[in-house]
Amino acid sequence: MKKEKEVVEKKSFEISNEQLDNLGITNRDSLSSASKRALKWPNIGNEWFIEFSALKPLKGDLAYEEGVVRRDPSALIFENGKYYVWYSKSLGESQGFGGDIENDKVFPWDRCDIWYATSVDGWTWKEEGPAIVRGVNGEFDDRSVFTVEIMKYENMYYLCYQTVQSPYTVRVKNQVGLAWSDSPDGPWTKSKQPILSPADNGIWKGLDQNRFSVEKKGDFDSHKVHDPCIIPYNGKFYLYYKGEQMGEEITFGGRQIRHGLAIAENPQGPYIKSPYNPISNSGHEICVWEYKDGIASLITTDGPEKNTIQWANDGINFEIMAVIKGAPHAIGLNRNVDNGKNPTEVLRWGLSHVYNNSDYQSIMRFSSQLKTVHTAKGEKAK
Ligand code: AAL
Repeated sequence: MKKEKEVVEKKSFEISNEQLDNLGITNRDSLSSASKRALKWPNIGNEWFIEFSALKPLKGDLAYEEGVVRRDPSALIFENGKYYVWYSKSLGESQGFGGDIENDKVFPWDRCDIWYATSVDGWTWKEEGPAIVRGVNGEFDDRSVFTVEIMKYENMYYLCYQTVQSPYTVRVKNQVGLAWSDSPDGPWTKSKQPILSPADNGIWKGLDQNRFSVEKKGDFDSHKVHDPCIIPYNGKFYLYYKGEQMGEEITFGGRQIRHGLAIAENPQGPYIKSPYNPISNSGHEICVWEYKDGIASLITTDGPEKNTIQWANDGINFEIMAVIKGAPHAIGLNRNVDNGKNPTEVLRWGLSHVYNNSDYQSIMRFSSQLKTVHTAKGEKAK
């Protein structure tokens, strides 16, 4: 029986001499599990392989400021001779969930409004003021508005963002809101209703505020719909988001964090969740861009496929194009580049955030480079 299995396994590997040499395999008849996996790797070259440099501080109003949280920058758009960025802003430290949640600030992204800033060179920023503020008591966005993305489409500007209604308990389900304007400086009109909500097919166990205790977990996004980002694509509007599931567990790759997609015919919706969800079983903050008739996605932080760059020729079925060393969190892409130049041009520089400590985060600048050769000091690449 064991022999038969070995014969079948060997036959399923058609190994060329070139493959054998490239992978440095000692003996084609004694393949380790690692070699068998390597033989299945796609032959996609290294044009998606990049390395990120250390984050650099910004100047002007977006430089680190004591007592202020600025985090989760949007993509950058270039309008009126300057870059624009939107971000979550709150004041003061967080108390967490142990105390009086009606009055405390539970997370750094709790009790936020969305502010924006502009810059001519992308280094020195002027904070312009609030763009979207929390709703009045009783509205779905009365507690916090945060983690925003920008989309420009036919001379209209759209901000999509996370919202939470008070009280901000550990079991609270958040929503995604949308606002639009004919100018990046506003004023913004907010949608009356959320454009995206968590799936409602999970069941909590008991009444205690415990997010790990469930009768049924439900869909990948039964608890949270986070990090929304809308891209005009194929004549429609593709809203990518991060889902968190009720009863989240730790897997062999870390937290159970997945990405989903909802599609609309019009920028204001309705956004219908894709039947193919989840479209990634790893990742954290959404970082997506259009490349060659498809959508590329940087997958960071969580899950077995973290630290990969993926691409889907239909925006849905993503394949790994590169496995990288690591990546900044919460990337705000610089969308003002020629995407056709190379697949990762959009990642050459942009904004991200850094945890100065668990209470305070500030916005920083990232950069990345293509890497095609590894040389020692003084050594010439061929
Ligand atoms: C981030 C994002 C979302 C979460 C919080 C703020 O990493 O995934 O924005 O809500 O943390």
